[in-house]
Amino acid sequence: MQLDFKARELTIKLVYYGPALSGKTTNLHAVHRLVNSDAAGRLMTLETRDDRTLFFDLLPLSIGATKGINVRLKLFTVPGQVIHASTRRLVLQGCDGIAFIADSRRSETKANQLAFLDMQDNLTENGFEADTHPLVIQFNKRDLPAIRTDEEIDRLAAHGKEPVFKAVAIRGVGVKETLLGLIDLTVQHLEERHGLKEKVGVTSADFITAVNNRLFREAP
Ligand SMILES: Nc1nc2c(ncn2[C@@H]2O[C@H](COP(=O)(O)OP(=O)(O)OP(=O)(O)O)[C@@H](O)[C@H]2O)c(=O)[nH]1
Ligand SMILES: [Mg+2]
Repeated sequence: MQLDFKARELTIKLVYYGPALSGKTTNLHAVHRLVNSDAAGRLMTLETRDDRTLFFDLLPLSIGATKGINVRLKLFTVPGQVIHASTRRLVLQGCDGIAFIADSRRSETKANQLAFLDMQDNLTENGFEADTHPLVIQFNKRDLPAIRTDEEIDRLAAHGKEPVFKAVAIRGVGVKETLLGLIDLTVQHLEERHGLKEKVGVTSADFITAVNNRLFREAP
């Protein structure tokens, strides 16, 4: 997290990680569509014509004033293609929480595993504890054939400690749940490990309330 005491501003950095073409950029597009328009900044993407991120995408979200402090979220994606290894490491710098976007198709199982190991390496390279860094997992592309079954994913979820979400990002399904799960886990970690409450007087519960109200408030 970045704290600017002068501006009374707190910025939390969240990163969408995963193998090439798993749907990271698609998740950001869906978040941009789903959140209240007054909370969303401009979505910056840089892609080739075949949907491949060249550097990273960035979506800034504004939660607004919460107990006198202005809270911002910055959502990044990494480029999944193997050749962009150094960019992925760079994007992970100072990251507070990660959503790992896996491709549900059986054919992509190996690619998911390699990207997961790559993420753990890059976390370590950036001085994080890979095992305790806030992480949620999304199994995307649930609409496609030849995917891992719901039962398989539920079993994986029961064995691991990370929250697991199923999604069809292209239709916005599961996107909000993934983001809220990630924010929840991240602010709890910031509270427990980085003294969020002592530093800015905002608890993780205050945070979640503000996020729900500001990002996903229904029109009256
Ligand atoms: N059928 C289906 N296609 C999806 C889904 N989510 C994303 N896609 C498609 O998968 C392709 C890749 O999606 P992106 O979001 O660009 O993938 P990415 O993870 O950002 O890829 P890189 O930037 O190369 O790492 C696009 O053609 C998307 O439309 C989904 O839930 N279902
Ligand atoms: Mg992308």
